[in-house]
Amino acid sequence: MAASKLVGKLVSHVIVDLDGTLLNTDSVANQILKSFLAKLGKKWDSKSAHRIVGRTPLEAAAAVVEDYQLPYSKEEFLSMITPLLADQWCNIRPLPGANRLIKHLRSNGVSMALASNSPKSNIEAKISCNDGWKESFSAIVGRDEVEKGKPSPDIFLEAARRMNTEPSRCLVIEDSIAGVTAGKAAGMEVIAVPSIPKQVDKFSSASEVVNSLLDLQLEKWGLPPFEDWIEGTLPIEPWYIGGPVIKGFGRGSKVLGIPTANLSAESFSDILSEHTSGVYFGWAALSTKGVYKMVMSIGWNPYFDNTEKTIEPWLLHEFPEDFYGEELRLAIVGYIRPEANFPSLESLIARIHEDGRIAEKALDLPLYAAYRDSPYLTNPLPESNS
Ligand code: ADP
Ligand code: RBF
Ligand code: MG
Repeated sequence: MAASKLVGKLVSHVIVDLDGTLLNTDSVANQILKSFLAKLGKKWDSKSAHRIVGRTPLEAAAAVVEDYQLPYSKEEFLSMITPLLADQWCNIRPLPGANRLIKHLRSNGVSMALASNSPKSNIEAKISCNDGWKESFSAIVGRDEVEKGKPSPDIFLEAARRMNTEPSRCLVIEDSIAGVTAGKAAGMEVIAVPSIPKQVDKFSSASEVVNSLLDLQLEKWGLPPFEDWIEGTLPIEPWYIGGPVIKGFGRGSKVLGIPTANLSAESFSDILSEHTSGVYFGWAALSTKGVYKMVMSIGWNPYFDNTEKTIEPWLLHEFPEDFYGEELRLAIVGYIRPEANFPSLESLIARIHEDGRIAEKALDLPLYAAYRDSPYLTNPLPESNS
Protein backbone atom coordinates (compact mmCIF):
# COMPACT_ATOMS: atom_id res chain seq x y z
CA MET A 1 0.00 0.00 0.00
CA ALA A 2 1.39 3.40 -0.93
CA ALA A 3 1.93 5.65 2.08
CA SER A 4 0.54 8.59 0.11
CA LYS A 5 -2.86 6.92 0.12
CA LEU A 6 -3.21 7.31 3.86
CA VAL A 7 -5.40 10.26 4.76
CA GLY A 8 -5.15 10.13 8.52
CA LYS A 9 -3.39 8.30 11.28
CA LEU A 10 -3.16 4.53 11.12
CA VAL A 11 -5.81 2.92 13.28
CA SER A 12 -6.42 -0.57 14.59
CA HIS A 13 -9.88 -0.30 16.15
CA VAL A 14 -13.22 0.88 14.79
CA ILE A 15 -16.07 2.50 16.75
CA VAL A 16 -19.42 2.84 15.02
CA ASP A 17 -22.57 4.71 15.87
CA LEU A 18 -25.84 2.78 15.59
CA ASP A 19 -28.85 4.93 14.62
CA GLY A 20 -28.42 6.55 11.22
CA THR A 21 -25.01 4.94 10.71
CA LEU A 22 -25.72 1.19 10.79
CA LEU A 23 -29.50 1.34 11.07
CA ASN A 24 -32.05 3.31 9.07
CA THR A 25 -33.75 4.42 12.28
CA ASP A 26 -34.91 7.73 10.84
CA SER A 27 -37.20 6.10 8.33
CA VAL A 28 -39.11 4.23 11.06
CA ALA A 29 -38.99 7.17 13.51
CA ASN A 30 -40.38 9.49 10.83
CA GLN A 31 -43.30 7.14 10.13
CA ILE A 32 -44.16 6.98 13.85
CA LEU A 33 -43.94 10.75 14.34
CA LYS A 34 -46.00 11.29 11.23
CA SER A 35 -48.90 9.16 12.46
CA PHE A 36 -48.63 10.48 16.04
CA LEU A 37 -48.79 14.09 14.86
CA ALA A 38 -51.59 13.28 12.42
CA LYS A 39 -53.76 12.23 15.39
CA LEU A 40 -53.18 15.70 16.86
CA GLY A 41 -54.17 17.25 13.54
CA LYS A 42 -50.59 18.25 12.73
CA LYS A 43 -48.57 17.46 9.65
CA TRP A 44 -45.08 15.98 10.05
CA ASP A 45 -42.62 17.90 7.98
CA SER A 46 -39.60 15.73 7.20
CA LYS A 47 -37.58 18.95 6.93
CA SER A 48 -37.52 19.24 10.71
CA ALA A 49 -35.97 15.76 10.81
CA HIS A 50 -32.52 17.32 11.00
CA ARG A 51 -33.36 18.54 14.51
CA ILE A 52 -33.66 14.92 15.62
CA VAL A 53 -30.75 13.18 13.93
CA GLY A 54 -27.92 12.43 16.35
CA ARG A 55 -29.72 13.82 19.40
CA THR A 56 -30.41 11.94 22.58
CA PRO A 57 -34.04 10.75 22.76
CA LEU A 58 -34.91 13.53 25.24
CA GLU A 59 -33.30 16.25 23.11
CA ALA A 60 -35.12 14.93 20.05
CA ALA A 61 -38.42 14.93 21.98
CA ALA A 62 -37.79 18.51 23.10
CA ALA A 63 -37.22 19.57 19.48
CA VAL A 64 -40.50 18.01 18.30
CA VAL A 65 -42.49 19.47 21.23
CA GLU A 66 -41.10 22.90 20.39
CA ASP A 67 -41.40 22.68 16.58
CA TYR A 68 -45.01 21.45 16.72
CA GLN A 69 -46.07 23.33 19.87
CA LEU A 70 -47.33 20.10 21.43
CA PRO A 71 -49.40 20.35 24.63
CA TYR A 72 -46.94 18.07 26.49
CA SER A 73 -43.67 18.40 28.33
CA LYS A 74 -40.70 16.84 26.55
CA GLU A 75 -40.69 14.05 29.18
CA GLU A 76 -44.41 13.34 28.66
CA PHE A 77 -43.98 13.27 24.91
CA LEU A 78 -40.98 10.96 25.16
CA SER A 79 -42.88 8.55 27.39
CA MET A 80 -45.71 8.41 24.83
CA ILE A 81 -43.48 7.90 21.81
CA THR A 82 -40.95 5.46 23.33
CA PRO A 83 -43.25 2.40 23.41
CA LEU A 84 -44.38 3.13 19.83
CA LEU A 85 -40.74 3.09 18.74
CA ALA A 86 -39.88 0.02 20.79
CA ASP A 87 -42.64 -1.90 19.00
CA GLN A 88 -40.95 -1.18 15.70
CA TRP A 89 -37.33 -1.88 16.60
CA CYS A 90 -37.13 -5.07 14.58
CA ASN A 91 -38.57 -3.24 11.57
CA ILE A 92 -35.58 -0.91 11.43
CA ARG A 93 -33.48 -1.98 8.43
CA PRO A 94 -29.70 -2.02 8.27
CA LEU A 95 -28.39 0.77 6.03
CA PRO A 96 -26.69 -0.23 2.76
CA GLY A 97 -23.22 -1.53 3.54
CA ALA A 98 -23.82 -2.05 7.29
CA ASN A 99 -23.82 -5.85 7.21
CA ARG A 100 -20.92 -5.81 4.78
CA LEU A 101 -18.82 -3.60 7.10
CA ILE A 102 -19.56 -5.67 10.20
CA LYS A 103 -18.78 -8.98 8.48
CA HIS A 104 -15.61 -7.59 6.92
CA LEU A 105 -14.13 -6.25 10.15
CA ARG A 106 -15.12 -9.34 12.06
CA SER A 107 -13.64 -11.78 9.56
CA ASN A 108 -10.42 -9.75 9.47
CA GLY A 109 -10.15 -9.73 13.26
CA VAL A 110 -10.47 -5.94 13.64
CA SER A 111 -11.93 -5.03 17.04
CA MET A 112 -15.12 -3.07 16.76
CA ALA A 113 -17.23 -1.20 19.32
CA LEU A 114 -20.72 0.26 19.19
CA ALA A 115 -21.17 3.70 20.77
CA SER A 116 -24.62 5.25 20.85
CA ASN A 117 -26.49 8.10 22.51
CA SER A 118 -29.35 5.64 23.23
CA PRO A 119 -29.61 3.77 26.51
CA LYS A 120 -27.76 0.45 26.52
CA SER A 121 -30.98 -1.60 26.80
CA ASN A 122 -32.36 0.03 23.63
CA ILE A 123 -29.14 -0.64 21.76
CA GLU A 124 -29.20 -4.29 22.75
CA ALA A 125 -32.84 -4.67 21.75
CA LYS A 126 -32.21 -3.11 18.36
CA ILE A 127 -29.11 -5.08 17.45
CA SER A 128 -30.62 -8.38 18.60
CA CYS A 129 -32.90 -8.15 15.54
CA ASN A 130 -29.90 -8.50 13.21
CA ASP A 131 -28.09 -11.82 13.00
CA GLY A 132 -24.44 -11.77 13.97
CA TRP A 133 -24.33 -8.16 15.12
CA LYS A 134 -24.13 -8.53 18.90
CA GLU A 135 -21.26 -11.04 18.70
CA SER A 136 -19.32 -8.75 16.38
CA PHE A 137 -18.79 -5.95 18.90
CA SER A 138 -16.16 -6.29 21.57
CA ALA A 139 -17.74 -3.37 23.46
CA ILE A 140 -21.15 -1.68 23.44
CA VAL A 141 -21.47 1.69 25.19
CA GLY A 142 -24.80 3.42 25.80
CA ARG A 143 -25.63 6.96 26.88
CA ASP A 144 -26.55 5.77 30.37
CA GLU A 145 -23.09 4.32 31.01
CA VAL A 146 -21.17 7.59 30.91
CA GLU A 147 -21.61 11.03 32.38
CA LYS A 148 -22.24 12.99 29.19
CA GLY A 149 -23.61 11.97 25.79
CA LYS A 150 -22.34 13.06 22.39
CA PRO A 151 -21.15 15.74 21.47
CA SER A 152 -19.05 15.12 24.60
CA PRO A 153 -16.30 12.56 24.01
CA ASP A 154 -17.19 10.32 26.99
CA ILE A 155 -18.96 7.55 25.06
CA PHE A 156 -16.08 7.13 22.61
CA LEU A 157 -13.41 7.32 25.32
CA GLU A 158 -15.22 4.62 27.25
CA ALA A 159 -15.44 2.45 24.12
CA ALA A 160 -11.66 2.75 23.58
CA ARG A 161 -11.03 1.95 27.24
CA ARG A 162 -13.16 -1.20 27.04
CA MET A 163 -11.28 -2.31 23.93
CA ASN A 164 -8.00 -1.76 25.82
CA THR A 165 -6.72 0.70 23.28
CA GLU A 166 -5.70 4.34 22.95
CA PRO A 167 -8.17 6.86 21.47
CA SER A 168 -5.60 7.71 18.78
CA ARG A 169 -5.80 4.09 17.53
CA CYS A 170 -9.56 4.37 16.92
CA LEU A 171 -11.53 5.25 13.81
CA VAL A 172 -15.08 6.50 14.45
CA ILE A 173 -17.86 6.14 11.86
CA GLU A 174 -20.72 8.59 12.50
CA ASP A 175 -23.71 10.08 10.68
CA SER A 176 -24.45 13.05 12.95
CA ILE A 177 -22.70 16.32 13.62
CA ALA A 178 -22.90 15.71 17.38
CA GLY A 179 -21.20 12.34 16.85
CA VAL A 180 -18.43 13.77 14.67
CA THR A 181 -17.78 16.47 17.28
CA ALA A 182 -17.65 13.82 20.01
CA GLY A 183 -15.22 11.61 18.08
CA LYS A 184 -12.88 14.50 17.32
CA ALA A 185 -13.04 15.66 20.96
CA ALA A 186 -11.99 12.13 21.92
CA GLY A 187 -8.87 12.52 19.77
CA MET A 188 -10.00 9.96 17.20
CA GLU A 189 -10.10 9.87 13.41
CA VAL A 190 -13.70 10.33 12.26
CA ILE A 191 -15.41 9.35 9.02
CA ALA A 192 -18.74 11.14 8.57
CA VAL A 193 -21.54 9.41 6.66
CA PRO A 194 -24.15 12.19 6.82
CA SER A 195 -27.77 11.02 7.11
CA ILE A 196 -29.12 14.30 5.84
CA PRO A 197 -28.33 15.09 2.22
CA LYS A 198 -26.71 18.33 1.09
CA GLN A 199 -25.24 19.15 4.50
CA VAL A 200 -21.71 18.05 3.71
CA ASP A 201 -20.24 21.49 4.53
CA LYS A 202 -21.37 21.08 8.15
CA PHE A 203 -19.09 18.06 8.53
CA SER A 204 -15.85 19.86 7.77
CA SER A 205 -14.32 18.84 11.10
CA ALA A 206 -14.50 15.14 10.09
CA SER A 207 -11.32 13.49 8.82
CA GLU A 208 -13.28 12.39 5.75
CA VAL A 209 -16.90 12.61 4.55
CA VAL A 210 -18.34 9.73 2.52
CA ASN A 211 -21.76 9.36 0.93
CA SER A 212 -22.53 5.90 2.28
CA LEU A 213 -20.94 2.90 3.97
CA LEU A 214 -20.52 1.43 0.47
CA ASP A 215 -17.88 4.10 -0.20
CA LEU A 216 -15.58 3.32 2.72
CA GLN A 217 -11.94 2.78 1.75
CA LEU A 218 -10.55 1.25 4.89
CA GLU A 219 -7.02 0.89 3.51
CA LYS A 220 -6.71 4.68 3.82
CA TRP A 221 -6.59 4.13 7.59
CA GLY A 222 -4.31 1.13 7.54
CA LEU A 223 -7.22 -1.30 7.93
CA PRO A 224 -7.77 -4.36 5.71
CA PRO A 225 -9.38 -3.27 2.41
CA PHE A 226 -12.71 -4.58 1.18
CA GLU A 227 -12.11 -7.22 -1.45
CA ASP A 228 -15.56 -7.48 -2.96
CA TRP A 229 -15.22 -4.84 -5.69
CA ILE A 230 -15.16 -6.48 -9.15
CA GLU A 231 -14.06 -4.52 -12.22
CA GLY A 232 -15.04 -1.18 -10.72
CA THR A 233 -18.38 -2.44 -9.41
CA LEU A 234 -19.74 -3.55 -6.07
CA PRO A 235 -22.32 -6.36 -6.09
CA ILE A 236 -25.34 -5.50 -3.93
CA GLU A 237 -28.40 -7.42 -2.77
CA PRO A 238 -30.56 -6.88 -5.90
CA TRP A 239 -33.61 -4.68 -5.62
CA TYR A 240 -36.41 -4.11 -8.06
CA ILE A 241 -38.54 -1.14 -9.02
CA GLY A 242 -40.79 -0.40 -11.94
CA GLY A 243 -43.51 1.84 -13.26
CA PRO A 244 -44.45 4.04 -16.17
CA VAL A 245 -41.73 6.22 -17.68
CA ILE A 246 -42.44 9.84 -16.73
CA LYS A 247 -41.24 13.22 -18.03
CA GLY A 248 -38.07 14.44 -16.33
CA PHE A 249 -36.44 17.85 -16.48
CA GLY A 250 -36.01 17.43 -20.25
CA ARG A 251 -32.27 17.76 -19.78
CA GLY A 252 -30.92 14.27 -20.39
CA SER A 253 -30.99 14.21 -24.20
CA LYS A 254 -30.92 17.97 -24.73
CA VAL A 255 -28.10 19.05 -22.44
CA LEU A 256 -26.08 15.87 -21.97
CA GLY A 257 -26.94 13.82 -25.05
CA ILE A 258 -27.77 11.03 -22.58
CA PRO A 259 -31.51 10.25 -22.33
CA THR A 260 -32.72 8.92 -18.98
CA ALA A 261 -36.11 7.21 -18.70
CA ASN A 262 -37.25 8.65 -15.38
CA LEU A 263 -39.43 6.77 -12.90
CA SER A 264 -41.57 8.67 -10.38
CA ALA A 265 -39.40 9.11 -7.27
CA GLU A 266 -42.53 10.00 -5.30
CA SER A 267 -44.09 6.59 -5.93
CA PHE A 268 -40.97 4.88 -4.63
CA SER A 269 -40.14 7.11 -1.67
CA ASP A 270 -40.17 4.14 0.74
CA ILE A 271 -37.82 1.95 -1.25
CA LEU A 272 -35.63 4.94 -2.12
CA SER A 273 -35.24 5.89 1.54
CA GLU A 274 -33.61 2.47 1.98
CA HIS A 275 -31.04 3.04 -0.74
CA THR A 276 -28.44 5.74 -0.71
CA SER A 277 -28.02 8.06 -3.64
CA GLY A 278 -25.41 7.04 -6.16
CA VAL A 279 -24.72 5.46 -9.52
CA TYR A 280 -26.05 1.90 -9.88
CA PHE A 281 -26.53 -0.52 -12.76
CA GLY A 282 -28.53 -3.55 -13.71
CA TRP A 283 -31.14 -4.74 -16.17
CA ALA A 284 -34.09 -2.80 -17.58
CA ALA A 285 -37.19 -4.37 -19.16
CA LEU A 286 -39.63 -2.52 -21.39
CA SER A 287 -42.91 -4.38 -21.66
CA THR A 288 -43.12 -4.28 -25.46
CA LYS A 289 -39.43 -4.25 -26.35
CA GLY A 290 -37.24 -6.53 -24.26
CA VAL A 291 -34.51 -6.51 -21.63
CA TYR A 292 -31.52 -4.14 -21.87
CA LYS A 293 -28.40 -3.27 -19.92
CA MET A 294 -28.89 -0.15 -17.82
CA VAL A 295 -26.87 2.32 -15.74
CA MET A 296 -28.58 4.89 -13.55
CA SER A 297 -28.20 7.65 -11.05
CA ILE A 298 -30.38 8.10 -8.00
CA GLY A 299 -30.18 11.36 -6.13
CA TRP A 300 -30.07 15.10 -6.40
CA ASN A 301 -27.72 15.43 -9.39
CA PRO A 302 -25.22 17.70 -7.61
CA TYR A 303 -24.12 19.27 -10.89
CA PHE A 304 -27.65 20.63 -11.37
CA ASP A 305 -28.32 20.93 -7.62
CA ASN A 306 -31.86 19.54 -7.90
CA THR A 307 -34.16 19.91 -4.91
CA GLU A 308 -35.89 16.59 -5.65
CA LYS A 309 -34.35 13.15 -5.59
CA THR A 310 -34.76 11.59 -9.05
CA ILE A 311 -34.32 8.13 -10.58
CA GLU A 312 -32.50 8.41 -13.92
CA PRO A 313 -31.97 5.13 -15.81
CA TRP A 314 -30.01 5.28 -19.06
CA LEU A 315 -30.71 2.19 -21.14
CA LEU A 316 -27.56 1.15 -22.97
CA HIS A 317 -29.28 0.76 -26.32
CA GLU A 318 -30.28 3.07 -29.20
CA PHE A 319 -34.05 3.43 -29.50
CA PRO A 320 -35.62 4.94 -32.61
CA GLU A 321 -38.20 6.85 -30.53
CA ASP A 322 -39.33 7.92 -27.07
CA PHE A 323 -41.22 5.49 -24.85
CA TYR A 324 -42.90 7.80 -22.31
CA GLY A 325 -45.73 6.09 -20.43
CA GLU A 326 -44.44 2.61 -21.14
CA GLU A 327 -43.92 0.24 -18.19
CA LEU A 328 -40.21 0.10 -17.27
CA ARG A 329 -38.92 -2.48 -14.80
CA LEU A 330 -35.48 -2.41 -13.27
CA ALA A 331 -33.38 -5.05 -11.51
CA ILE A 332 -30.59 -3.13 -9.75
CA VAL A 333 -27.66 -5.46 -9.12
CA GLY A 334 -24.56 -3.36 -8.47
CA TYR A 335 -23.12 -0.06 -7.33
CA ILE A 336 -20.47 2.02 -9.09
CA ARG A 337 -19.90 5.30 -7.21
CA PRO A 338 -21.51 8.15 -5.27
CA GLU A 339 -23.09 11.03 -7.18
CA ALA A 340 -20.55 13.79 -7.62
CA ASN A 341 -20.22 17.37 -8.75
CA PHE A 342 -18.08 18.15 -11.77
CA PRO A 343 -16.14 21.23 -12.87
CA SER A 344 -17.74 21.20 -16.33
CA LEU A 345 -20.59 19.66 -18.30
CA GLU A 346 -18.01 17.86 -20.48
CA SER A 347 -16.47 16.14 -17.45
CA LEU A 348 -19.93 15.09 -16.17
CA ILE A 349 -20.78 13.65 -19.59
CA ALA A 350 -17.42 11.87 -19.84
CA ARG A 351 -17.93 10.33 -16.40
CA ILE A 352 -21.46 9.11 -17.25
CA HIS A 353 -20.08 7.49 -20.44
CA GLU A 354 -17.43 5.79 -18.34
CA ASP A 355 -20.17 4.55 -15.95
CA GLY A 356 -21.92 3.18 -19.06
CA ARG A 357 -18.79 1.29 -20.17
CA ILE A 358 -18.25 -0.12 -16.67
CA ALA A 359 -21.88 -1.32 -16.49
CA GLU A 360 -21.84 -2.69 -20.04
CA LYS A 361 -18.80 -4.82 -19.28
CA ALA A 362 -19.75 -5.88 -15.74
CA LEU A 363 -23.21 -7.07 -16.78
CA ASP A 364 -21.52 -9.81 -18.86
CA LEU A 365 -20.05 -11.30 -15.67
CA PRO A 366 -22.08 -14.39 -14.71
CA LEU A 367 -22.67 -12.86 -11.27
CA TYR A 368 -24.68 -10.00 -12.78
CA ALA A 369 -25.80 -11.61 -16.07
CA ALA A 370 -27.93 -14.11 -14.13
CA TYR A 371 -30.42 -11.38 -13.17
CA ARG A 372 -31.31 -10.73 -16.80
CA ASP A 373 -33.76 -13.62 -16.41
CA SER A 374 -35.36 -12.36 -13.16
CA PRO A 375 -39.08 -13.23 -13.18
CA TYR A 376 -39.75 -9.60 -12.24
CA LEU A 377 -38.36 -8.53 -15.62
CA THR A 378 -39.50 -11.35 -17.86
CA ASN A 379 -42.98 -12.20 -16.53
CA PRO A 380 -45.90 -10.65 -18.34
CA LEU A 381 -47.28 -7.58 -16.62
CA PRO A 382 -50.14 -8.21 -14.19
CA GLU A 383 -53.65 -7.61 -15.58
CA SER A 384 -54.72 -4.08 -14.86
CA ASN A 385 -57.96 -3.85 -12.85
CA SER A 386 -58.63 -0.25 -13.64
P1 ADP B 1 -36.74 13.58 -19.56
O1 ADP B 1 -36.11 14.69 -18.82
O2 ADP B 1 -38.19 13.80 -19.86
O3 ADP B 1 -36.49 12.27 -18.88
P2 ADP B 1 -34.66 12.89 -21.43
O4 ADP B 1 -34.00 13.87 -22.32
O5 ADP B 1 -33.91 12.34 -20.28
O6 ADP B 1 -36.01 13.54 -20.98
O7 ADP B 1 -35.14 11.72 -22.36
C1 ADP B 1 -35.68 10.58 -21.79
C2 ADP B 1 -36.63 9.85 -22.73
O8 ADP B 1 -35.95 9.45 -23.90
C3 ADP B 1 -37.10 8.59 -22.06
O9 ADP B 1 -38.26 8.82 -21.28
C4 ADP B 1 -37.38 7.68 -23.25
O10 ADP B 1 -38.73 7.87 -23.66
C5 ADP B 1 -36.44 8.19 -24.33
N1 ADP B 1 -35.25 7.34 -24.57
C6 ADP B 1 -34.76 7.06 -25.80
N2 ADP B 1 -33.65 6.30 -25.72
C7 ADP B 1 -33.42 6.10 -24.41
C8 ADP B 1 -32.39 5.38 -23.70
N3 ADP B 1 -31.42 4.72 -24.34
N4 ADP B 1 -32.44 5.38 -22.34
C9 ADP B 1 -33.42 6.04 -21.70
N5 ADP B 1 -34.40 6.73 -22.31
C10 ADP B 1 -34.42 6.78 -23.67
N1 RBF C 1 -25.57 14.04 -12.19
C1 RBF C 1 -24.71 14.64 -11.34
O1 RBF C 1 -24.91 15.79 -11.01
N2 RBF C 1 -23.65 13.98 -10.82
C2 RBF C 1 -23.36 12.71 -11.16
O2 RBF C 1 -22.39 12.15 -10.66
C3 RBF C 1 -24.22 12.04 -12.08
N3 RBF C 1 -24.00 10.77 -12.46
C4 RBF C 1 -24.82 10.16 -13.35
C5 RBF C 1 -24.56 8.86 -13.76
C6 RBF C 1 -25.39 8.21 -14.66
C7 RBF C 1 -25.08 6.82 -15.09
C8 RBF C 1 -26.51 8.89 -15.21
C9 RBF C 1 -27.41 8.24 -16.19
C10 RBF C 1 -26.78 10.19 -14.81
C11 RBF C 1 -25.94 10.85 -13.88
N4 RBF C 1 -26.19 12.15 -13.47
C12 RBF C 1 -25.34 12.76 -12.58
C13 RBF C 1 -27.51 12.72 -13.69
C14 RBF C 1 -27.63 13.59 -14.85
O3 RBF C 1 -27.22 14.86 -14.41
C15 RBF C 1 -29.13 13.57 -15.17
O4 RBF C 1 -29.43 12.36 -15.77
C16 RBF C 1 -29.51 14.72 -16.03
O5 RBF C 1 -29.45 15.86 -15.22
C17 RBF C 1 -30.90 14.56 -16.60
O6 RBF C 1 -31.87 15.03 -15.71
MG1 MG D 1 -34.58 11.83 -18.12
